[in-house]
Amino acid sequence: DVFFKSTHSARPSSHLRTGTKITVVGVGNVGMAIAQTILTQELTTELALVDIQADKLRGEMLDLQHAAAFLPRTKIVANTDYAVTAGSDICVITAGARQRDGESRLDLVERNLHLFKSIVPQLTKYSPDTILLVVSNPVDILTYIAWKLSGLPSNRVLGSGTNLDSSRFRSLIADHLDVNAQDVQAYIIGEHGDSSVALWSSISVGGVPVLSLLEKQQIPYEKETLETIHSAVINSAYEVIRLKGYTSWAIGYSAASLVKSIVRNQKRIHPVSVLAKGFHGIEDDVFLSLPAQLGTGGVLGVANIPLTGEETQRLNMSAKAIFGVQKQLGV
Ligand code: 6V0
Repeated sequence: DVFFKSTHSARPSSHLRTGTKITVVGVGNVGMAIAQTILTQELTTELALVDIQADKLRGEMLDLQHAAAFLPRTKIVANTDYAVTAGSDICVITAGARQRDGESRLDLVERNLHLFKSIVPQLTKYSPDTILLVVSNPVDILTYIAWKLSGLPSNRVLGSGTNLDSSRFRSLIADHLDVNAQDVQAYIIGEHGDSSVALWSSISVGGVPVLSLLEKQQIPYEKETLETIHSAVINSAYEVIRLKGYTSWAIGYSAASLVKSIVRNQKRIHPVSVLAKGFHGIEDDVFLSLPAQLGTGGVLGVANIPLTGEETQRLNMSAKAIFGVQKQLGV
């Protein structure tokens, strides 16, 4: 009343929560990059942070709260107790052991399975209808683990997958062809990692299939050139880790773009890790990236993208490798 005189009668307090609540588990480099991108892009009214390191967690919360004057009005809360996450629309999981220099993503799985057992049941206890977005690596296997531990329907569990790989891929193709990356439609699907599959057959620039564009312009291309671009995508994360110790900004923007499509019900198509059983001949319960439509219900559908025989074969090899690891884990 002192600062603000209402021109209409005060609204009755409602038990219904309005707005959006997003939880980020793990306030390391990746979690904080995602948190800050979510804040600056005004994607939520409440942001909850959880970590096991109480001091670091409180420090990060205070640091963000001190930026309140520069940020959209967002309630920022943090606690080591998962009660703080109650009623979250989306829970983003970034907690995990960090990928070490030269360590493959699959090597990380045992270390992170253990963590997920202490995280996922807590999240679904306080937010039984949430959508889980897994970022921790190896993301495809951990998304499967999150799905199993959560009991949620598969459309409410997804992994950041190759969304970031695909954006790196698009920008490298754009550089190679001297066009704008926004005009390049290109997907990397499958495992987020060394066995990802670059879909050369369906790349288009401004609606023109890229391979026929190259042929029309009489630009010679070799399979090796294409594979060099794909290798550059795979190696780009390793290079950043070698140079600065971890990756953060690009995955921050990538994960925030997924959150945005979900909370704003944008129905955009992103290559993300989804339950791949039944697609392209995959018969096992594995999560792999496929172009999926995202909205408030989570994964709304999977694009029926045509694959060549070789692409299908590579995808199935990834699926088999991942399923093999899952069997060894006994989950
Ligand atoms: P980091 O900076 O070590 O942060 C990890 C955080 O998790 C730390 O603050 C830990 O305290 C916290 N943590 C550990 N155990 C728990 C637990 N049981 N409960 C809650 N919090 C916990 O790592 P960084 O942020 O660099 O990476 C996090 C994860 O993201 C790793 O698994 C990476 O491999 C993965 N990334 C995935 C990417 C992708 O494209 N999917 C990209 C980059 C990193």
